[in-house]
Amino acid sequence: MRVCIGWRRLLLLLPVIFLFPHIISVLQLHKDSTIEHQHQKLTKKFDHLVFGPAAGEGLHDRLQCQGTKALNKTHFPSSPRNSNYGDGISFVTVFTTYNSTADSFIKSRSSEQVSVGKMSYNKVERSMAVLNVFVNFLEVTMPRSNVLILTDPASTLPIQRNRVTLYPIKGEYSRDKLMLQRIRSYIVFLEQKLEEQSQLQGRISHYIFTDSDVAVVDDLGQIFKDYPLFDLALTFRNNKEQPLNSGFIAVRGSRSGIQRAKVFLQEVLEVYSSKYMKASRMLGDQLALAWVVKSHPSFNTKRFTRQQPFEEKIGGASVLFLPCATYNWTPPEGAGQFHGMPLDVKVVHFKGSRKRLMLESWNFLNSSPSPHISDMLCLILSSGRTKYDF
Ligand SMILES: *[C@@H]1O[C@H](CO)[C@@H](O)[C@H](O)[C@H]1NC(C)=O
Ligand SMILES: CC(=O)N[C@H]1CO[C@H](CO)[C@@H](O)[C@@H]1O
Repeated sequence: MRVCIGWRRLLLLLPVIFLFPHIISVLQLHKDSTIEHQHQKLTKKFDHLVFGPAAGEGLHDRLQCQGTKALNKTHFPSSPRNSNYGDGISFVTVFTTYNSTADSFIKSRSSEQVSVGKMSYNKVERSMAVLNVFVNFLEVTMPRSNVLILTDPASTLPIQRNRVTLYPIKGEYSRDKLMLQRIRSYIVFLEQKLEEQSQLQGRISHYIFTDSDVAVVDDLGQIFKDYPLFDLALTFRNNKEQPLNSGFIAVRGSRSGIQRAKVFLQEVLEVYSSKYMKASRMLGDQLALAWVVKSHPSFNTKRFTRQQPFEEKIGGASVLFLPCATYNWTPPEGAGQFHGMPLDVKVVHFKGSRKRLMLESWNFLNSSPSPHISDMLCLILSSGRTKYDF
């Protein structure tokens, strides 16, 4: 599906990084690589929701909408806030600040302000808002899950929320090295979890490593039950150069799951460091992931062309491959083919300037008298092609 194919090598050249002087998170680095066509830089960026037709009309396996009313109510009717969803699942995301002082969170330059609803944000505040909305969605769809924010010990993130824990990991979090550091932080994190496990005999927790510009719109705990054998799960799309997205990695919390995921990521890190350092700002991790998977002799890349989950042994690990269309769905920006939204979408990824839409979607859901995630998905589907000002 085209919407999942957002990576174009050309765009590595686009120097958009400097937009974020103080704070950067992985989601922003990915922003640069997801702009699909250079000419889109010239198109107007909107500071409010703009609706178009909801793609996929008439397709039986795609969400059908009338305005922002979903005709297929496949998702939660309203907040299942007292459900068990998310029990035993921790979301892990890397997020850090630069030159962090309390000041940088208060100071705002008016030229950088954007408004969403009644709130106004400078660039730093926008990143924090995205992080907060990421947590908001989890509180609705997987209320028992925990969120762990892997961060530079030197940074002080102003986030205090239930079930959210800052998890400092030493490293080199400079902008140039952030994607590399992200994998390193994942590895250190998994090593620490292994150590803790050998000391305590507690209940296991599964881990889902994600970017923070995603909305989890359904229970993801199910994958650990539906596919009881995998050690780690990755999302794939039908894209020759970049078939794997690094924005979603699930790891089974068993001792062997953590151990094998760690070894797998160490291999990715090695390939990244030895082959893709030039791309280290953005795409190196995805290229390295793809390299590790494709270089495995028995791996058949044709499987990326079908939108079906599949499992494969890579090295010592059992890897589950999940389709982006369901587990990492991105609303398409601008031109390009687009076949709508699968009815079973579980994760919406607001890459690039779609982040305004992430906040607007949350506001829509949160202010509705009868909130329904399916209706919100219609809002995302019909406004996702607009280029926004985030
Ligand atoms: C989705 O809704 C449309 C319109 O009501 C209906 O025709 C279609 O059968 C529904 N799809 C599913 C899978 O229920
Ligand atoms: C005071 C301080 O930490 N300054 C640093 C801010 O960040 C830049 C690069 O991101 C460093 O070069 C400065 O030393």
